[in-house]
Amino acid sequence: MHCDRIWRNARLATLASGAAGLGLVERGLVASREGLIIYAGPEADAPEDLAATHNHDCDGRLITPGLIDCHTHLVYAGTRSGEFEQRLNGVSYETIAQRGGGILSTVNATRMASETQLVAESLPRLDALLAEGVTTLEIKSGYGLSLEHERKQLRAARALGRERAITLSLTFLGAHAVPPEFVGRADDYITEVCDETLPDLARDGLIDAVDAFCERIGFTREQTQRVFEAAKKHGLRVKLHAEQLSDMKGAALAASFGALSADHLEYIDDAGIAAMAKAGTVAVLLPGAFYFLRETRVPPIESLRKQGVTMALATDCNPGTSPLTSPLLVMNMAATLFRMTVDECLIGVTRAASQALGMADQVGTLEAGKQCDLAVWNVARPAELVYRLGLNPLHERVWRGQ
Ligand code: DI6
Ligand code: FE
Repeated sequence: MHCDRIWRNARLATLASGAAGLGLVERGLVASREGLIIYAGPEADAPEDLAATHNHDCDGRLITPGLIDCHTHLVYAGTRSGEFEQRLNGVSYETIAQRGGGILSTVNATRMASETQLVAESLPRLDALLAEGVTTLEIKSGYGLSLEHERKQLRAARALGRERAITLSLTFLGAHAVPPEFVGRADDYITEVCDETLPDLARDGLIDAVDAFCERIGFTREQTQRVFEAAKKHGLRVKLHAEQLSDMKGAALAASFGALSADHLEYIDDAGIAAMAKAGTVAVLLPGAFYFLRETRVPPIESLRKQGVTMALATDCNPGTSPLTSPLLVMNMAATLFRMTVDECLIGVTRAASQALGMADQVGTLEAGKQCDLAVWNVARPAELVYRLGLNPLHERVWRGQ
């Protein structure tokens, strides 16, 4: 059987759905043809007549699926390092937001920037993710907050996908904050989001899913529900920023809409977890934001585990609460701060993250038929990827077989 590339003599963490733990294979082989995996498993069980144009000897290195960052706000302009300094002096994130800073300061900077500038400012962040083996990435809008500027932000995100070898999933987060022109009229803004912005962007094929910021400093459950109904009308899946700073019962609402994921969840209660388990909604945990805001309330990992909710991990890369572009550090934080296991961490940035994007049939595991997205690491044991801080052991990144 002829194929394009073969990686031999590797340790594999296949993450295959049926397999126990990480689906480890000691003497493994991966073969690709036309960008897809045609075999991943023990060398001994590979088809005998397997031959390739390009052969790689991995010298015992570990191969995982390419990493997936399933929650980011990667495209924006400017920096919030000034607000970081204010917070160091004791001003809270919520107080800064109430004073018109926070998300709105990034909205101002993003509205001023051209699409080209947004691409240029976002590329270094994207490159930092790629350098750690990310091959699939979600990017949210939400710093434009008008049709013109949300479209610009999403077009900049799509442009990043032409600049680099990456699979993108774009999410409309119009309900991120109330823009200056709607101050005191949040319901009117939600009407614009539902009746104008969302339908237009959906029609242009610019968005794959819809998100909202359901929070005291964001939007209410009722407003969130209106956004979800509009998404449903346009055939788009939903997800939600839920229970990060307070218990708004957002996760349960999201689950009732069959949401792909509910994200953050520090304040979720048992009923919320049960609703997520029943709906198959993935819990996307964001330890970078927890760390950066110096939160003390840890998401209820043990209850999520017990109820069988799938747990994914992501950077939440954004200028205000998680200026983070390292999935390796995310795994370390999840282990150290949330006490997640090595297996849970690696599943969180691969298979579980693919489920959170509704892309589990394309990416996230090393299985025949999936995209051949690989991260080849200069490590022998999976725990090495979770254990270190600040060392990047990536040897090779492969996207669609290249
Ligand atoms: N995601 C968000 O959208 C907000 N928090 C979070 O985790 C804040 C984004 C910002 O401050 O710019
Ligand atoms: Fe976020």
